[in-house]
Amino acid sequence: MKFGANAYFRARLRGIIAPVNLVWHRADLRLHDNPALAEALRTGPAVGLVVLDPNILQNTTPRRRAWFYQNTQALREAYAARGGLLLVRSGLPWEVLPRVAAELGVQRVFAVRNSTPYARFRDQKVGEALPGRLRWLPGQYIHEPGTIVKPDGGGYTVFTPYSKRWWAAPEPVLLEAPAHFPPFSLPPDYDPGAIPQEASDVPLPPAGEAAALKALEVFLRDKLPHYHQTRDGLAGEGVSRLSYYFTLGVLSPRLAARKALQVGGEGARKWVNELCWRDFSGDLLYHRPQMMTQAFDPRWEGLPWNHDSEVFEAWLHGQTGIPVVDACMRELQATGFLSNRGRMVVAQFAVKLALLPWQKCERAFRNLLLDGDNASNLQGWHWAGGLGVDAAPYFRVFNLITQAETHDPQGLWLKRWVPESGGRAQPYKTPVIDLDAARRRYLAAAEGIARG
Ligand code: FAD
Ligand code: IRF
Repeated sequence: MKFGANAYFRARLRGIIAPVNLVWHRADLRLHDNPALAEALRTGPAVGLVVLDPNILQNTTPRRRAWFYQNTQALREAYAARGGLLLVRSGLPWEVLPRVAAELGVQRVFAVRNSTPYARFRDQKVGEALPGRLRWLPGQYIHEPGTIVKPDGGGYTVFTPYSKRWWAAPEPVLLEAPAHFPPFSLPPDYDPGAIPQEASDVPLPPAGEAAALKALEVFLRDKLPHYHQTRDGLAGEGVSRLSYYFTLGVLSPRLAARKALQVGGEGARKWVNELCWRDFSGDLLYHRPQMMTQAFDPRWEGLPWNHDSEVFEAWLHGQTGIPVVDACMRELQATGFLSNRGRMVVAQFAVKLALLPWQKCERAFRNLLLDGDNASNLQGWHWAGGLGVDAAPYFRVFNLITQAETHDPQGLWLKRWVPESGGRAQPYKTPVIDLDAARRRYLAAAEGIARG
């Protein structure tokens, strides 16, 4: 329906135009299996909204901004292909949302719940600005943070018991993408808002849910059956590489798990258990927001941290002299992705051997990852660095030579990223730190802390 400006407002006041619902997309840049969208459409016409939030975008890197913009653009195209509309606005959400709601006469705003500390702060402020009009729905995780609880009602800190409860929980009900958006009316010449373009310093994967769903199908067909045997390689060849879609909710983890379990087998079970790790990460941060800045077990803050920025820079840019560490960091710098094995190796090197302040490393590392996510990255750094989550014992320190030999037996991955190494795991130059001395120093300090 087309109206002139005055006719539009009169028609809205008289109830001739059905009030439109707003779907506020954040880390759920998809139409399929989106509970906020489905709920909005159940009660009326709906338009989507992405708020470009300076608090998030100014604190990240060009590659990650570019990835967010490209997926926002893909979501806009997915809306348009079904006769829908995605609005884009820049600004603080607690200012933007009330403004858009007033302009459109919005009754209700629907959003998929997020639970990082910033999300909780932001969403409370938006709720206060739109009293009684915000509806929260699940969908970022398979089982929402805070819902898998111990018999006493508290959160888990160890993965295995968490995962037992998680596997026993009822499966979520999946939702289809809408085939068509019902007609809606906007004020005449209402500006949908531009999506910025930014150059990425790494090649980006294809954006959008159609590409993500296709990548899921290819993975399920080609790699899932062997996943339990191939997942641990340093080259990251046996894995799905779907993490950068999950981080922005371009792909529903609930749908991915369901489809994998339909294929079945040991690979599927192992893979879905990794999605359980993702849920566990979200749950940990939900219960313990302090872990953003403080080790889960704060005693580990007492390690003798090395504030020397030369070692930090060598680590960050893959110039430590230790082939496996340098290959990991160079691959990450050049591609925005790194295998789980590689992440464990470089995080453990940074925390336990180089004793680099873990917060600084965690942040720098997250900003290089296309899939960088507060909850999963914090959990990974805590786990690899032995900072007090789960049962990972502090005295486990990787041998960086055998890690490479075991998880890249031909040395092809090593040679690709560190040609100077010739594919050999031994240092190709004098390392920035003496590995044996570093291990002894760490173990001595850690024993002191563990004994209390
Ligand atoms: P697959 O092996 O195909 O696994 C499927 C999915 O399960 C992944 O896409 C991911 O969503 C989830 N998953 C797998 N392993 C883990 C795990 N250990 N913890 C939580 N979720 C997991 N993952 C992120 O998504 N963002 C991060 O910022 C991040 N930082 C990490 C930092 C460190 C130090 C470590 C050790 C791990 C980190 N991980 C992070 C977890 C894991 O390494 C990646 O999710 C995985 O390597 C992504 O590759 P994939 O999609 O091919 O995974
Ligand atoms: N969510 C928003 O609502 N607005 C933004 O501008 C966002 N930019 C992002 C950029 C990057 C690199 C990532 C994620 C976002 N997100 C944005 C999604 C956030 O994860 C989500 O808003 C979360 O609730 C923030 I990766 O804590």
